[in-house]
Amino acid sequence: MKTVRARPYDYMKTIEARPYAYAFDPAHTAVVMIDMQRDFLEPGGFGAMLGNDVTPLQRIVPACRALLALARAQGLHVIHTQEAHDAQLADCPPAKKARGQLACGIGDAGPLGRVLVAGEPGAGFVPELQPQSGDTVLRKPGKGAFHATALDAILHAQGITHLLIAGVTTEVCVQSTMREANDRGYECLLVQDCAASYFPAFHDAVVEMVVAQGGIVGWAAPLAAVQAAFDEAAQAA
Ligand code: TIU
Repeated sequence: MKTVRARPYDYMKTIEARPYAYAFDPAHTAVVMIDMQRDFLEPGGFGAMLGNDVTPLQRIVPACRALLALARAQGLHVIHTQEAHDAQLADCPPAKKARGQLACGIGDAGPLGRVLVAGEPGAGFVPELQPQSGDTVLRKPGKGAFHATALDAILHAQGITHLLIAGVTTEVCVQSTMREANDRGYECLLVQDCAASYFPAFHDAVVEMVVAQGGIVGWAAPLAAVQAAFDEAAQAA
């Protein structure tokens, strides 16, 4: 009997990644850009209020822009997550608001408007990484993008099985999301130079822990390797 090979395997591409090659079908792959918001990247935002230097996060903006451009050019799904709460903080656990004992914390009026509140300037995306028509924007109240959101349902509805994950911060929202996704059966690759932490050592540690133990959480590769997967395809075509 003739066996017909069904999609997604007809259109696989391969990224040179750690701990080994990452195979994916662009039609079933999304770029998930985590929380590239003014509140995390700009002075006066939530990240700065926590005592952090925001410059390591600002440095990845050009690479994230290139990743989004590649995704849109190749027809990948693009999802932007946004850590933000409703105006009443009804979706903000008191424990989260209390954390850090900040004089100006979540929901309070700061230089970028009310901190981490949807619709306020600080909760918005940095100008270089604004969502475009056709992208999905997902507001999330937690660090992981699956917690208390429709992300799993959205991915299922779109037939997405593979996630190229980027954004900030590597060891908080990016890693939480990648672990949540991995447990749900998504094949995840961390685009390592499109993610950043206020603590560069934490960023490096996450990259190592993701790929350790045979890729216990998934894969990691630089943007150039993601781009090369499409270049090779162009050459082969
Ligand atoms: N503080 C910190 O490193 N991160 C966050 O609070 N949120 C995200 O990572 N988006």
